Amino acid sequence: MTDPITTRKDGDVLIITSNNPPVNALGAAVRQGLDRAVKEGLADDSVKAMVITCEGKTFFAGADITEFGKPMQEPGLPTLVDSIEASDKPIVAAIHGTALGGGCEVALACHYRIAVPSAKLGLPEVKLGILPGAGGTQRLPRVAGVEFALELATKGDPVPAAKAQAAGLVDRLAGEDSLAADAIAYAREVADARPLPRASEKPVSVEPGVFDAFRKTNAKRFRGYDAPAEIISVIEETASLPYAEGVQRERNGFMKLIMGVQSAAQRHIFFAERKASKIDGVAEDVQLRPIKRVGVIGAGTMGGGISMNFLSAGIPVTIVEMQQEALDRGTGTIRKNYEATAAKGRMKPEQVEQAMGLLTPTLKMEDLADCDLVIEAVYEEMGVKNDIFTKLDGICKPGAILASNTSYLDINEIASVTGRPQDVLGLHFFSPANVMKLLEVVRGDKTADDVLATAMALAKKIRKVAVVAGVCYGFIGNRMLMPRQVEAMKLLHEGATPEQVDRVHVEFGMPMGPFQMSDLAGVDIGWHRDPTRIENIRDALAAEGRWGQKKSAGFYDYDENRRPSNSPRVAEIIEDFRKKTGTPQHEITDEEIVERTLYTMVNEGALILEEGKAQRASDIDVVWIYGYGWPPYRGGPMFWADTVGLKTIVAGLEKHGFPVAKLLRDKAEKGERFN
Ligand code: T1G
Repeated sequence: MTDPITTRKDGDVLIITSNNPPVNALGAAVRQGLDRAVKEGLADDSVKAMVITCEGKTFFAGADITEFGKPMQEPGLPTLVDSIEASDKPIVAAIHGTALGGGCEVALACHYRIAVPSAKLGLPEVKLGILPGAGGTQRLPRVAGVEFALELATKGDPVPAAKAQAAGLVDRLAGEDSLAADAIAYAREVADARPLPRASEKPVSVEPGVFDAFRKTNAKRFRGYDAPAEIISVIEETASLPYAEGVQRERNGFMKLIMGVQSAAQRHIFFAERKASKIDGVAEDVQLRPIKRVGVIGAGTMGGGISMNFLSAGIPVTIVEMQQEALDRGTGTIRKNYEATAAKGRMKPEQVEQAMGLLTPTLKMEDLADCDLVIEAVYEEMGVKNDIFTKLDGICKPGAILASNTSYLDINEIASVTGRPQDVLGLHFFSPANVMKLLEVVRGDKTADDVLATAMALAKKIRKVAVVAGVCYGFIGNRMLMPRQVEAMKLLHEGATPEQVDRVHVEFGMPMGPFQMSDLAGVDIGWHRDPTRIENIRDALAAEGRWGQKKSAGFYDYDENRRPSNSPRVAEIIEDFRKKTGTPQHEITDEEIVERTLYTMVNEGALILEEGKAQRASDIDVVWIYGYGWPPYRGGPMFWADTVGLKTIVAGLEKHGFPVAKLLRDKAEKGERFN
């Protein structure tokens, strides 16, 4: 393997360059090379200053996560950054792309930092369930202040170079296209400046109460996570300590977190998300179809949200409705959503106009003739969809991709009404479609490889996390949601309350429980709409207009601010049903709720894998993390099942009389894991 670190001299400046694609991760060879290069610069009397820079798309993007769990090769990153800072010749970090994690810590150990305006700097370790383990918790508060350090390290989101400069993390901005020259000039400028600015030698100023205030402000956001709490404690406990002691506390915190289940879960999701974009059996270099214009049929909640994904990515959209009033309402909602984003400062007004300028509303489906991709987002009824796809087959140009946003229905049947089944697939967005990251890409039996690959690449372009799903009722996510909802309703019949079931799920880490979710989505979704036909608790609620939050009443009552409260009326309805059906009642424990609503999801996931409707168990985890808010620190349903133990899952399912999926039983018996 060629040495990723090279050096060259420009006069009295030594330029140390890393070339370790794809992201200059600080693997062993890079660390060893950097260590050697700095020593070379120190030993060469003609060198007055040094620059550390990277080739490729980014400055060091952190430690090499693939090395975690393996024996660490010297020098470790903490040792390396300390030796950089200890240099008695100035070292300048020349930053482009994303200086993340250990990359940001290498920059912090340098005496000066120069960055191009488009660069970003961050400490995303917390998203991996760990903390900055190479001095970041010590140097950043000293360089940029405690509050900036708390924000950056506990939330993990990078900041642009200008904001980093304002905080003191970056000293100077370079020209976007002149980083190398500007960094060398900067190094020459500071070559004789003394004392060398060493972050670890600066004092930390702490506002009284800043840590507890930060904890309080972010309590909901950090609920259930170990790493943010540990990061706050490390920074708080070491703010008044000398660096040498503080960095020891950081090391202890790092080791505690990296050995924990949460970090294993979050690292699992990091790689699972990236693995999901790969399609087994399809070459990575398959020729993609160009997508220059997208058509969306339906300007309702889904159609509007779907359109925004493409408009925001600069892709023109033709949106079709049947009635002018619906079309105007839909385009008006799109504009309103953008303006709300702009009002929060997350978008400039001119960007709103730019996005809206790419939108072409029309009442004529014929106007879709020049679209490269058409997405149908209309009423969830097979007849309606087949009618639309029959028309599209006659309107759309050859090679256009025809997609349905259906949540459940059979893509093969939809494809069969066209003369081009190879160009048909499902693109299942999750509501709100312009917000939720998950996209289930549903592969029909005849969907062509290049169509599938084009959809996966397009998903990345519109910043979605895409997962390939096979054709089955509910694909991956909703198919696993069903047993959960069925068991949740049965638990009500047998003695549980909606608030008990929801509490168990929220305590588990879900954003909401089954009944809270039903009230949000609409209790009337999928209801037969016959108020005289009352066959279950849901029918009874729907029949008296308890359709959820939108009606201020569902499984809960809601005040004018949609704040929920337990409903005596719902308790009556449940009690009536228990009596009418004569369902035997029993004391339902939280453990039983977990077994019957979460173990059954795992079982369904195993069936999905058995049937080949998901490529891999980690894809199922990605679906639930990004589509339903499964807590990342539990790694997704299948990873979580591994941590519970598949034998325990099987025993729990059998205890309640559920048929156990063969794959699950086989793995349990062999002591294997899903991931
Ligand atoms: N280590 C190993 N591989 C990595 C990696 C890393 N840090 N970052 C990315 N990759 C791989 C990734 O798996 C993918 O591989 C390829 O690079 C392209 O990534 C001591 C301990 C930098 C913003 O958390 O956020 O430092 O699938 O598809 O969309 O305190 O990668 O092609 O085989 O994501 O352009 C902290 C994680 C580590 C940064 C680029 N750093 N990476 O996004 O490309 S912990 C991070 C990212 C740490 C120290 C601690 C993103 C990116 P493959 P990609 P991208």
